[in-house]
Amino acid sequence: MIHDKNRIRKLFRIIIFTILTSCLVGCGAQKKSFSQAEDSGIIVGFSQIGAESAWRTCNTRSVQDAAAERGVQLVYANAEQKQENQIKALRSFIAYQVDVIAFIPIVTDGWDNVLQEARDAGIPVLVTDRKIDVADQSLYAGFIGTDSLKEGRDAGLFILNKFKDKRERFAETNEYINIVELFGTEGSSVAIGRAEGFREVLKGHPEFRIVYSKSGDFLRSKGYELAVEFLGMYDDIDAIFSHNDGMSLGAIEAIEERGLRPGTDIVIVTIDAQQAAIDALRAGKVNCVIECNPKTGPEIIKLAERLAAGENIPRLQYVHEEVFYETDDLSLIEPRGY
Ligand code: GZL
Ligand code: ZN
Repeated sequence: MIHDKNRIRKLFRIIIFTILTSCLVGCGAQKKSFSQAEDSGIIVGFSQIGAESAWRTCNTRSVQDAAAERGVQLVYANAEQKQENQIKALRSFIAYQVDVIAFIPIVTDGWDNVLQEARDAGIPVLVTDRKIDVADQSLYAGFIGTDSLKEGRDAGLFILNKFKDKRERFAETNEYINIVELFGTEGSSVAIGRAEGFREVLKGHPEFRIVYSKSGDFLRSKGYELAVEFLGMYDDIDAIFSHNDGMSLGAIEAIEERGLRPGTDIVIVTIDAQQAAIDALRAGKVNCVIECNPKTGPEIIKLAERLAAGENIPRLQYVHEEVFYETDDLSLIEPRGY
């Protein structure tokens, strides 16, 4: 009897799989052959935000490689930066009756209904990389990702230290330290956390002013555009706090076009630690790089396997992250791989 039930379930999956991969192909899903669907281990629906940065594409590769390694069938959907595509993908994972859903919520809000549907379907949900705000915390099994509040604090502490002399002279010079913030995706937990952590550290230091803060959506092209704008508005910017390397690299281009020296005329602290940012640190164009670790694939797949086996997982798990300073021995930094 049970045997028949599983056979029907598998057959049902193959049929839905056809429909799913044909409709998800549109948003960048990887088409998998039936044979893989039949002889793989558990099936995980993985809804990824998009490919907005080197960090993101590395994160996708990390999950795909880890799934392949463990013989886990991954149904991958690329939402191309749109929450509605993510919700569509989650609904198709539910229809396909995946064993586990793992997703990266592009923004914190708007997930309650679809997660309720996943729960009604008996499918456990792992939230990764970015956090969600839901009324009922039991709608997802747990979170693994980055501690963006700490990343913001680390950036603030670097700035506090970097401008020690100017701060100490503030009383007599009354010269402010003017900061620009390149904000990540509006409404994303990582941008909110980074901004909050940064401000927490600078609070009580009136010598600092954030004179400009706009979202560059984690995109290099927008980082460039924003830098062209604020350089046209201010000629006394002391530092840039950028929520990711992609936007910093765009800003560096604009700064150099204006004949200014990034890392010297304008201090830059940036988050992710992709290779290009470490290269900029070595070239003195950036002063501090805060690592945000994209290689969470192995952990994500292990947690998904535990959920598929009916186990509980930790509610909150942060990945290990370093900070790279201009004063470090930069020759010791391993190739970043993204
Ligand atoms: C951080 C991640 C952010 C990266 C950006 O955990 O969500 O999104 O910092 C990426 O590079 O686009
Ligand atoms: Zn102070």
